[in-house]
Amino acid sequence: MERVAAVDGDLIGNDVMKSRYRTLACAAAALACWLSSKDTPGLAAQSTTPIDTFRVVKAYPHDAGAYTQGLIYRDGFLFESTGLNGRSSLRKVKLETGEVVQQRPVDAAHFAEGLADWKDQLVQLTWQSNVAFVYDLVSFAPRRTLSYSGEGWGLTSDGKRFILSDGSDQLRFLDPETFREIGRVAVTDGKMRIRDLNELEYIRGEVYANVWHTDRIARIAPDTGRVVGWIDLQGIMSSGYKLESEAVLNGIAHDRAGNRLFVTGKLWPRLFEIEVIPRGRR
Ligand SMILES: [Ca+2]
Repeated sequence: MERVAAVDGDLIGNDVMKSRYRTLACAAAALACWLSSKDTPGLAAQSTTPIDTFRVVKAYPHDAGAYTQGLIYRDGFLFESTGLNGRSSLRKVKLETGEVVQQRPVDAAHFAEGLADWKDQLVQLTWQSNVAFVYDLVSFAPRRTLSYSGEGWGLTSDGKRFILSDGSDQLRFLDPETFREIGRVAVTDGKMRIRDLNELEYIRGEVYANVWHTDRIARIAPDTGRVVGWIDLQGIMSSGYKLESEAVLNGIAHDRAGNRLFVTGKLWPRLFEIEVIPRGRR
């Protein structure tokens, strides 16, 4: 019998559907990813795209109960969206201690997903509710809702528009005020379409994307969808946490002023500042 999204020994009722769907849909691929990140089918086996590695600059505490679905850094704090029905939340987190200094729960009807900031607001996606919640950045007071079609996975902004992932190989570009789709691009590495695009972060003209159930971050040119590089984070978190099938790498945040790159995962007890180390071309 498969074990689905067990946290603290309990199955997470309403999340089972999602986890089971995802687990079944990607079991074979995930297993392959697990066994050999270097030769992940559909990711890099036939690719000549550069694969960089990493160095941990500093490790910080992270709430191991946080099912991280969205992560940004702004004004000296991390802002985080956590998922699961009944456990979804919007959080302001102190980087150095992992302390949650401000938190707003999300109605149990919704499974929260990606998070991005826009001016003095925070925008939080939901997985299948077709609605995004807009909050005041300071008070977390809800301001309005936005609607969109399909699933919501990751969200970021290039300063002019939102960029949304929905678990497919598509990145959608959305009007920041209305959430209307104004374009989209398919993400490819050579001839391979890269699916399961998850948490996003716009960094210096590129979209960094977690690829669900892998240890890889794709660096994507947003205008073409081309993967211009990979960051292989295999080994960054202890294998014990990866025994939990859904405790996967997910969460990228960039401190623009300090040029720091942070990564974490769902239910991970650590958040890492990393330095990307070029590993040459294959
Ligand atoms: Ca992010």
